[in-house]
Amino acid sequence: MRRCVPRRSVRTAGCAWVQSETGAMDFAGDVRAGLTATPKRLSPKYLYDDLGSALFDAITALPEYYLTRAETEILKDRAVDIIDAVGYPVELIELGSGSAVKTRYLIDAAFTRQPSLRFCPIDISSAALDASARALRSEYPGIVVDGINAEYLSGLARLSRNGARRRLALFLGSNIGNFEPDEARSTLGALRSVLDPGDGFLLGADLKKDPQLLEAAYDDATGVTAAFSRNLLGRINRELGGHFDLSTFQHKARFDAVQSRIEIRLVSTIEQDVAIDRAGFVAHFDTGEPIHTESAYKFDDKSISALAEAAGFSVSGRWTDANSRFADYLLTAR
Ligand code: AVI
Repeated sequence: MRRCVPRRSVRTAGCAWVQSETGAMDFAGDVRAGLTATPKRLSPKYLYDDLGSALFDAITALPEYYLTRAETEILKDRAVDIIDAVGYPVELIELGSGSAVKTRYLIDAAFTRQPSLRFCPIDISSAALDASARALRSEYPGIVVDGINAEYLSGLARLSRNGARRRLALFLGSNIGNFEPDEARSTLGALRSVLDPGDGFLLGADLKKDPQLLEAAYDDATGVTAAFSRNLLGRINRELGGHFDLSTFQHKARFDAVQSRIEIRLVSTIEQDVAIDRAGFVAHFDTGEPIHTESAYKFDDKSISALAEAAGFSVSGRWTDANSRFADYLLTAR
């Protein structure tokens, strides 16, 4: 059995020596809780450090990963229809906007209907928010960017209203698919509570389809998605003094038709003990033991409608790409 432990003994008691910064403590605590649980799991939110975000950008350009291209096609062709369906003047709110590349189609469409626009992106990355606010202000003289650097729920609580006739909230890219169903419901509920009746919510959702296409999208031939998954262990090594040998973990993506989700796991190919110094524990892996790192739920009209209705929205529009792989649903606050 391989032991990836440092020569010095590993402290396993308490959390006293974990870095004082809250983020690092959360990460250490979550890693310890997830890797000592049965079955083992790690939260997908930790996939996105700088390297993980760069790898995800590379995923969006892969031939197998059709999601980003399909949604771009929809927004490019139908953004004006979407703005007209919501009504204007409108202000845009976006959850997890990143560089707001796809959002620009909606911004362009809004400017065909009104001379000025308020855009309120909510993003956990202050660097991404700053960079996109700077770029948008220089591209669109009539835009006011009020970015909120926060997680979605606390960001929504900080939103202020600014006299626009309509609000349109955006949650694109099938990011909703990475939420467990209860988290998806609570996030939509929180969003509904900051909207008025008649306001819109544009929800990007990847649709159920042939499992082979789905599995290829999450396990590409070049191995970029595998590198994206394994980077989670690399991040534990870098930030928490972990001793993972990334080559002993295999990336697996499998579609579970009952739960309608892609399940992503890192599977230990050997029996091993891995010390994680700054989280103060040693994780034991049996040969073939998986860590669940991510789920990506896949939707249809029925599941989107149920989710929307439970949160106080009605489905009022639906646009798909030419291959009907992806849909943007317009939900209207009741
Ligand atoms: C960010 N999110 C919508 C991606 C997805 O398709 O679930 C994350 C991803 N994970 C592996 N590939 C893409």
